[in-house]
Amino acid sequence: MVVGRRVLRLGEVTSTNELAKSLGREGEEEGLVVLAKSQTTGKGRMGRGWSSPEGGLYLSILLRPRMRSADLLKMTVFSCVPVAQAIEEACGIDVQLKWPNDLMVQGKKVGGILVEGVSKGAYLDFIVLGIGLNVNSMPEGIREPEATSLKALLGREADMDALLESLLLRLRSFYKEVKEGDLNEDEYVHRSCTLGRCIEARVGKETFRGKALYLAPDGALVIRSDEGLVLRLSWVNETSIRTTNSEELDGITLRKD
Ligand code: BT5
Repeated sequence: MVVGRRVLRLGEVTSTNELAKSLGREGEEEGLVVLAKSQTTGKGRMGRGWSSPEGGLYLSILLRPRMRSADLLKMTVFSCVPVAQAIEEACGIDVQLKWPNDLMVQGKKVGGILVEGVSKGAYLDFIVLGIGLNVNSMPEGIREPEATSLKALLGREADMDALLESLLLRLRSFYKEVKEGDLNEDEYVHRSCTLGRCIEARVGKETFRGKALYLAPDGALVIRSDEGLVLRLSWVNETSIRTTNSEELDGITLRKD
């Protein structure tokens, strides 16, 4: 079981990730799910916000895998897969993944993932896997061409309970695969809308332009810059990318090096 061992269903909160972290610090067992109807200060990466009006799905899962901080990238990138699968299963909508943490439909963002870790010595004490989905709500203050919701895509309300059930089932097997070192990485590659594309990557204050070549097993995105340099993007919390054209490259692979 683990994921969903205990589900805390709340109304309006500040941020489900923050609540899950404070429960983690108090020694809560892994598998706890914090679910909220809305968030007043939902969080994205790099100090950004996550618009969280009622009608969306906002949840955080507390997990205690034996991991180091460097593994947070892998968790972020690959946890997009079970979320995409759950949306497909519950709503019949095909979801693409934009590296490192975006869930996209028809080029618009429908959800995002924020994985945070709290360390204890060399290893992490726990991680919090936060998922935000625009289900029957549209984000506030986000320009329409950039975001969408499952409701807008379906033309009717999506079934929130069915979605939550699929999500928990998928995340349960995902976590089992993580612990057994048995992740199906090809499923990520198959859904990626980043690999093979020309991209612009912003890493801190620097900007790189190039082509996304492949995904390394640790979740890093390897690109070839326009200057011919091969770069590994792995600073999940300091990197954002955008696609600059839709050119496909041959040989999109997952490198096993
Ligand atoms: C993310 O960050 O996409 C991670 C979002 C994770 C949210 C969940 S909700 C449950 C849990 N508790 C939390 O407090 N957080 C997690 P990032 O890649 O940095 O994207 C943030 C950017 O997406 C913002 O700067 C906006 O441009 C845009 N954005 C904000 N709200 C949005 C929304 N609801 N839908 C689509 N785009 C949004």
